Amino acid sequence: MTKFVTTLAGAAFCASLAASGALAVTISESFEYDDGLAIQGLGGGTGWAESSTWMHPQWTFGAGSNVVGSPSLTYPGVTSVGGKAVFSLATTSAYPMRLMGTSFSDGNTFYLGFLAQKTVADDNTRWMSVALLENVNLGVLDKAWIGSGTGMANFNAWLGGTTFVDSGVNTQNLTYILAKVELLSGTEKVTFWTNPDLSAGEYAGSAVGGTSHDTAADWGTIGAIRIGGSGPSGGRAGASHVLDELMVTTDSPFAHPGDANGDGMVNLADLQILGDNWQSTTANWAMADFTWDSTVNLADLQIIGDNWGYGTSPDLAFDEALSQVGIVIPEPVSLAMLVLASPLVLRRRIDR
Ligand SMILES: [Ca+2]
Ligand SMILES: [Ca+2]
Ligand SMILES: [Ca+2]
Repeated sequence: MTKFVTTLAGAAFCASLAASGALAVTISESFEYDDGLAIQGLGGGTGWAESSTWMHPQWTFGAGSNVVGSPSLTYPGVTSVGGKAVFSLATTSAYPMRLMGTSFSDGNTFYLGFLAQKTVADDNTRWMSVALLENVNLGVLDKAWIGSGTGMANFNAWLGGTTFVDSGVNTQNLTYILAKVELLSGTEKVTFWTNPDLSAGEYAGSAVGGTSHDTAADWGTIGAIRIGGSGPSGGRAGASHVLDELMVTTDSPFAHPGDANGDGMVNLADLQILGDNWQSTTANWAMADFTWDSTVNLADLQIIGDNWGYGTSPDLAFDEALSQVGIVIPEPVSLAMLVLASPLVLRRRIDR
């Protein structure tokens, strides 16, 4: 059993047991409908405004242009149910929109995620996107979109103004797109991932995670979503594509801080993983490196302590759990003190 001890002495060890009181909102559409139904007019999923269906205030899209098809698209860490949206845009456009049950404005942060893949073997197509709108009224303008603009081969995000972000991933590859939108007073901030590892924690460093962008635009209120794309025009092909597992949520879809094994809880199992990898310098998230510095040390232990009991009712108080996995911290040491002092006060002992 791996043990590590400190040489500090004094009063009882304590950990802060942070409780999250943030409002949780999830709006989702998994296309859990019968095959062959036109998407325009459907009103399932969760979190949408009451009586709101996929619609366009002016256009009825051509039969067959936007239908439900099976099977669902899948991605690790994403719950896939029902079918998917199939946009067949070889001859016509289809871009229904829908009012969310919650609108977002300054001070709100939300994540937008979806799976998409262009199904036309041509990079020179018209646009396809998931767009953020204020409402579903006629003449409503995009605040921002993620997808591909006309003539773009890769997934891109347009974040308002002249800000485009190129993901480098071709739209003909099935891709999980995730954006974190921080609506600030003034212009907005967006972090953008393609195919993120959702079993690990959120990290915006370019080497591991998404890229972060300050937009040049103030979007105001976001209250609606538009999906779909354009049919052929101007010598370009229509942007036929599939789309699925669309969600807007205020809960990070990444693993919670301290959740090494990605089971949605921060408990003894995670602490055991930390103990087993104590002082590793080649660690990853699954080995309890929660700070992305490849090292398992007191900073990571602090994160488990701060999030102890997340997603569960822990059987053990944190200090009891520490001793159960062989972590012995004589008093009077607060975890914050340990973090400050860690290089000097910790040593590792292996007992077998
Ligand atoms: Ca689905
Ligand atoms: Ca866990
Ligand atoms: Ca670390």
